[in-house]
Amino acid sequence: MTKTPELPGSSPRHPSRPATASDHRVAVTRRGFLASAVVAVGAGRLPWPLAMQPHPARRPVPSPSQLLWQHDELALFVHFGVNTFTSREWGDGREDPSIFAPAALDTRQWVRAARTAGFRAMILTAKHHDGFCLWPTRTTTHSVARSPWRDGEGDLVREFTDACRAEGLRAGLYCSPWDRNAPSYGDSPRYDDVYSTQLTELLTNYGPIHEVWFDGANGEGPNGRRQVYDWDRYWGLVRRLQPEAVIFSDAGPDVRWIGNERGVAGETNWSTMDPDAVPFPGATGDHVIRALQEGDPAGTVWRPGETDVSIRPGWFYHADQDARVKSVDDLVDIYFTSVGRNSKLLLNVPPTRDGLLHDTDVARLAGMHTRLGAIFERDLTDRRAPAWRRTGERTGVAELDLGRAVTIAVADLREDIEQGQAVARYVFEGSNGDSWQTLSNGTTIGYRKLDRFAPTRVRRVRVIVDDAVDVPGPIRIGLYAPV
Ligand code: FUL
Repeated sequence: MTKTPELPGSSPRHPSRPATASDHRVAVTRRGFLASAVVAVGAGRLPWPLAMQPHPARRPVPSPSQLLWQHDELALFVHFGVNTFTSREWGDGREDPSIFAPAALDTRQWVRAARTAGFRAMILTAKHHDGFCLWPTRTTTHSVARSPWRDGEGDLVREFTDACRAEGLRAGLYCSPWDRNAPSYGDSPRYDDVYSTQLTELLTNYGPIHEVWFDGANGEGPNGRRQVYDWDRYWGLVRRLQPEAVIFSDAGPDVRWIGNERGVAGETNWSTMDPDAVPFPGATGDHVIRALQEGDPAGTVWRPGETDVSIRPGWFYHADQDARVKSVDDLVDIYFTSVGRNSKLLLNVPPTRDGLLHDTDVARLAGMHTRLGAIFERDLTDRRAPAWRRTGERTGVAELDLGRAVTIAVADLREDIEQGQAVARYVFEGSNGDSWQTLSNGTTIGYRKLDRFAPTRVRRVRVIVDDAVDVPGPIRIGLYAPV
């Protein structure tokens, strides 16, 4: 992802759309199925009873890694590096490594703050655009090895991944392709080698990595030349070294950027995408942003959106922003516009120069957790499944009689995304007598759609699916009281 207006020049065009691993996975699955079906039919039997035959034109579904990624719902982003010590957002690569001197760095403090606030994964900027590496890489001396931190013996990627594992969180890494320090940057094949070596170090020396985060920012190198990234090579490397990791970038292949840094997914948000809509990370244009925000109901790949936003105005810590940390109300709103719109929230909380998350930020995380805990404390459906009735090829109704009147203010609607995403338009209604009242309506549902409305007393509720792009499956409903 990139805020291109701040970049010098425009992004180079990627020569052609790379065949993504997601494409491969879907294709292989389908080919695999067809091949086994042909063999089985040839042998005079079908591989499954007829009623269980997969739909011939099956729509995309998530891989196990994409499902896991989505179920985590909350991940914490950690921007930390030389910018923390210069108070810049984008370093120029000329920073002296000796400025990197966090006096009290404690990754366990970061991870505990995340875990106790309900976050299940974390992503660290192993290298940002300034090129300073938080691990002792063989590729450059522009790293922690030249810093006074831990007497030059430190490895922050190691401390971070160890802390995640110790606290039971999944670890992810962001290694910026744009590198303003590497002398070879802009000398494309040469820099590709350097960058691939960096990825190889990160993906072989630190155990399982759950998400690899690729930024699309693409400025000039020290020689004034622009780099043409070999995305196929980078992504192929991740697939080979960490086959279970999801790969994030504007262009996926597994997870896409949501198109803004405000914490707001599209009100319509498909997890399916047309892979040609965003041909390479950093592609620009209104149509690109719209595709990122909304996905595509006719998309041929499963590529759900990740919503990244910072708890502060900047991605890196700046003391003069201590009074501008997002409030608990802001964070709860962001939860509703990200997780509650079929996305995953990647919330950035940057450590201070001491190497610790700031007390204010930790308190806001805890406040967010408490507030969400209060909202979702008790599902008033008592987890009863609604009755699901198809009313047409692309329509249906999920209805639930609660057996008693309750006051609700939040509906939690879910499709079984293991079967794909289908709902394109719905109305949510409640009744406390004979007549039905509309409480909310919307377009997509997907993994999770959270609707808030004025407190209303209901005994029965229903979701009417008015349109879908495939046979809609049963819809799950959760109901929550006003807080
Ligand atoms: C952007 C970068 O340019 C910012 O510095 C930050 O890392 C953000 C998450 O992605 O594209």
